[in-house]
Amino acid sequence: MPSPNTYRFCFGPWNLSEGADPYGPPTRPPRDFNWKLAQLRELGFEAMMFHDDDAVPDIDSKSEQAIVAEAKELKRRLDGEGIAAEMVAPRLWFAPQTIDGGYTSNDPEARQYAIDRSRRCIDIANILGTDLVVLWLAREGTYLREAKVASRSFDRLVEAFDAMLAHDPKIRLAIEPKPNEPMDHAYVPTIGHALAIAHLTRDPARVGALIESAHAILAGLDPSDEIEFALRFGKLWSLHLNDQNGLKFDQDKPFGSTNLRSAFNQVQSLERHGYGSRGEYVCFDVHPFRATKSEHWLAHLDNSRRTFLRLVEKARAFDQAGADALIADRNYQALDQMVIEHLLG
Ligand code: GLO
Ligand code: MG
Repeated sequence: MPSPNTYRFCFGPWNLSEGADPYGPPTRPPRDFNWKLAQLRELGFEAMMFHDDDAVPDIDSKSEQAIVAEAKELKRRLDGEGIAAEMVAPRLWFAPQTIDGGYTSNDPEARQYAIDRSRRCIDIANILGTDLVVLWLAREGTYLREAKVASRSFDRLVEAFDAMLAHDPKIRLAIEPKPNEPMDHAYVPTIGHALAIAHLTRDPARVGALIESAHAILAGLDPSDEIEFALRFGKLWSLHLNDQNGLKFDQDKPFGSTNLRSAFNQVQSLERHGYGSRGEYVCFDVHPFRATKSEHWLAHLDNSRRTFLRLVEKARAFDQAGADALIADRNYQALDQMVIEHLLG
């Protein structure tokens, strides 16, 4: 393993959610951005992830001049607090224009809207001092196969990515794959899809990926294999660690909450490849359980980081030589038990 990493952590304002779900009222009172930023500082996280409209609320109703001015003001505040912006993501999926998708919509005006808004998002990223734009392709998919032609959708995704890459010669795009929700089928469900599509763009070197543990599980894949795959290509530019109990709604549970061993495997992969040593952050895309009281609002973030750091210790203390001997002897029964006992402590 390379020399021990130190990790830097971040989360986004949406990770302090109000406890809403489609079947009942919110369970925690709304809090404004200032409160969320103060909590991030209090918890000692180093950076914040932003949607474009977290950075500039009501972005669609504002002129380019006003957007630039607000983004600059935010940057001054972040600098004052010593907080970095890890990335900016265009939150296309709340806009009325993107009901049928953004980049892959059948409506050319909607596609143009999505591209124009993504360009503005890049401008905000520049002002906030990050070269990373995250693309979770929420509505780039279909509810029914006959509604869109998949190959045409891939062309449209490439067209949109190319427009973003052309807009700024330094910006990097990190695609965040997810197989479903809100769509039945998404066009970029796995890291393999993301990296393949990167190669169709005008500058593949600037198109990489972000892996979210829960999304890999929803695709029926092992998150640590997805992580290793992206790392093998030098393409893991960000991470959304969390957990997920099987093939259900996207749960965004605290890291390690469901499957501690899988969380350990993810940490082992990050350690093995020096994740973080090239400036990447460990982000937790986690939500409090709906039943969480306001007094316990921050626990899922602090707990995810605690679990992560405990698993880093576990990864470093793992008897790899002992494991290698068992592997050489094909004694996988003993290897299995060795891992279990190591985790049990
Ligand atoms: C939802 C995604 C979402 C994105 C975020 C950044 O399933 O995980 O939380 O990560 O909007 O683009
Ligand atoms: Mg995510």
